[in-house]
Amino acid sequence: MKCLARSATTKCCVETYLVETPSERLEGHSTGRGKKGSSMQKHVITIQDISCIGRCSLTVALPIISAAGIETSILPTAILSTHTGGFEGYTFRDLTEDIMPIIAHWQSLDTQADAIYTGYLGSDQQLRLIADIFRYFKAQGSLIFVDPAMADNGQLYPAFDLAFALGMRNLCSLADLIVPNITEATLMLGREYPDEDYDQPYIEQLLRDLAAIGPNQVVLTGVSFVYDRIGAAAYNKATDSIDYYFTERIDGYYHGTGDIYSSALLAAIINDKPIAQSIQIACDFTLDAIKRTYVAATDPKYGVDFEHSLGAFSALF
Ligand code: PXL
Repeated sequence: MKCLARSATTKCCVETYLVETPSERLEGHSTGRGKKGSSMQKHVITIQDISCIGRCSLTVALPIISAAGIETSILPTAILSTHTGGFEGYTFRDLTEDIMPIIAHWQSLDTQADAIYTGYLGSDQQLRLIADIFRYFKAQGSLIFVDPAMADNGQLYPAFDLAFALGMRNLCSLADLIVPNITEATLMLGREYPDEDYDQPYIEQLLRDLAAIGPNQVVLTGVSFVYDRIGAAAYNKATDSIDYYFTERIDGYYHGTGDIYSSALLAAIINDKPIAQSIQIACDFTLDAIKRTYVAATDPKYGVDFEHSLGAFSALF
């Protein structure tokens, strides 16, 4: 292993942390994709914030991906007392300075992963660091999975601006698979948000334009052609094919459901389910949690009761 001599708190060019030799890739902590032909457990690394209350980002990704039988490692980018969508007075501790030292330590352990999954990220600087992390893991064969979690319903989340949306577009250009909603898709393409005013050709053009940024696969969420049905569209650039899956729509806005959807989708993909089945598994899992929460009539800013869906979800894998 090279280049890990600097102290964990020393600031330097990020490439300094990210050097390895091909032979080093073959040993150490590795699963599935990292070690082809091995029967070892799959391994996902997810990089997002911890919102301590409010069921989103890491507090949903970790239990959902773990329930699918996948070893799940986390790289927290920030710690907030709650998420930023509807709570007042939340605390925010930025962990940007810890990101590369954590990666350097993992590199010294020869950590490999079947997938790197990013969700909500806190700043432009984090986007740049994570781009370097992507290059490192992509060279080892990890699937790069980006949920550009930054906006919904035509609005950026409070912490973000258009420059951040452009930075997120750059991160998506390095990904194998991205999972935007329609708001995030149009922001990254510099287009107006169409609200409900779109048709199937519009969605299919959006998918192709997003894939042209870089990723081979795009899963667009929140797609609805008739009011009472909502779901996802999955585009594969290599085959130029599109799969759709729709479920019933439950009225209301439920916080964190994008993160729940992405986590379930990645879990299915890493368990080798085809994309058409993976979008179905993720939609059904998310709907189940929303329905239970609708019936319970709890405050939607606390997120949805996905916990009672985990047993059936786990049984799928
Ligand atoms: O992806 C949702 C999310 C995650 N993390 C934080 C958020 C939000 C949405 O508002 O504020 C901190």
